[in-house]
Amino acid sequence: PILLTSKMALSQVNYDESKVPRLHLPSIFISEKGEVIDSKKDWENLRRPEIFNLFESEVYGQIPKDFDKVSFEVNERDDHEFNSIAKLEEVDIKIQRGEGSHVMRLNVFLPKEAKGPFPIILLINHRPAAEDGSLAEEGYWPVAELIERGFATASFHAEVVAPDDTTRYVNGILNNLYPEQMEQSDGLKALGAWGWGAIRAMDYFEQHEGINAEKSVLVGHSRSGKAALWASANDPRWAITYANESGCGGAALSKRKFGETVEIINNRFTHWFAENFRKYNGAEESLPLDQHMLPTLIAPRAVYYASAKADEWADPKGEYLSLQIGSEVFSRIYGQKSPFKTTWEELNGPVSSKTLGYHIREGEHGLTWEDWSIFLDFVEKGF
Ligand code: GTR
Repeated sequence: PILLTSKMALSQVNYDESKVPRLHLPSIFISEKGEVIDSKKDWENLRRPEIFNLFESEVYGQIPKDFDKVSFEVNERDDHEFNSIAKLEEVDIKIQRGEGSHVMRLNVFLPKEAKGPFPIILLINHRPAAEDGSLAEEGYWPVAELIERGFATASFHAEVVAPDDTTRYVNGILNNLYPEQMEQSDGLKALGAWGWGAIRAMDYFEQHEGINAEKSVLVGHSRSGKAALWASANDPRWAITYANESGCGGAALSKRKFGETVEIINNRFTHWFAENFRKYNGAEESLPLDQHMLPTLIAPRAVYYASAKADEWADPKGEYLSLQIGSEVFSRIYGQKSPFKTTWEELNGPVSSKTLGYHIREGEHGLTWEDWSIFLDFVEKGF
């Protein structure tokens, strides 16, 4: 895939820590008018909305909130590979807006043995499935383990809301529900559309007797991790948000320009971010925000990040730093303890509190069983 990137941008990919520019990160606690923000009231009424608006207009684009009707058609199936331990609900979520309508498929597994309501873990999936419909990669969505640990778990494919393709991405909710968004420089794009899909899945969970939507976990790996973070910034119903190796435009600080950069990502994936984000191609210094502000939009709800050592493209250190700095809203505004006492270089093993956590594991880019198992300990501690 790297071949698709412009030669110029690629020759500039930096993996050398000594060449990372000195960081001048915009302050989380100083408002646009220069006021110092130190109370929950000023945070929630003034500074948080400012930061939200910046991400919406400059990075991800809008996630439209309006539609006329949502309905669910549920098909219970018993011809699936987890039938001995789980019930499968195939749900068609139908959304109508004016003359337009759209249907997205959501798959939900619920434990068969125990009595609910169960906490729910939703995975946004952008990975190709194997021919038999099962997920190609081991550990990416470990349904049996999740069920055995007492969770309900659900997933939808990115394709059912916005295909992950530079031209076909409009063949989903953009064409069917929100065509006017395509005209706007801060309009909905694919990452926002996937986030919108997660929000509609939550609509289903909330009215489901067998699901405890208050104990809800949103999980995304890589590009879906970026989408999960933006979804959770838009929708306060998620109790825990987990972005695995979400990298540039997700967890990682853009101004570090380490690994994938704003220019590279915008040129390769023209359908992911708002048009406005292109203004910062090769000009990260002029970004009026950075990704350390993204978890602050989710506070005081729990945020968890993970990295992999060989995944330098995603800038593991930039992923940790952004959460470490962003955690100041959790501590200063909400009185929670930040677990991020050490520098990234000194980390040894996972670090977490009830609402914040991070781990870095050996190996390459991927959502693996190891990631899940460390993360699930965090979830169980929080619930
Ligand atoms: C890469 C992309 C990353 C990340 C990754 C993935 O090609 O450059 O930003 O999203 O794909 O989704 O696995």
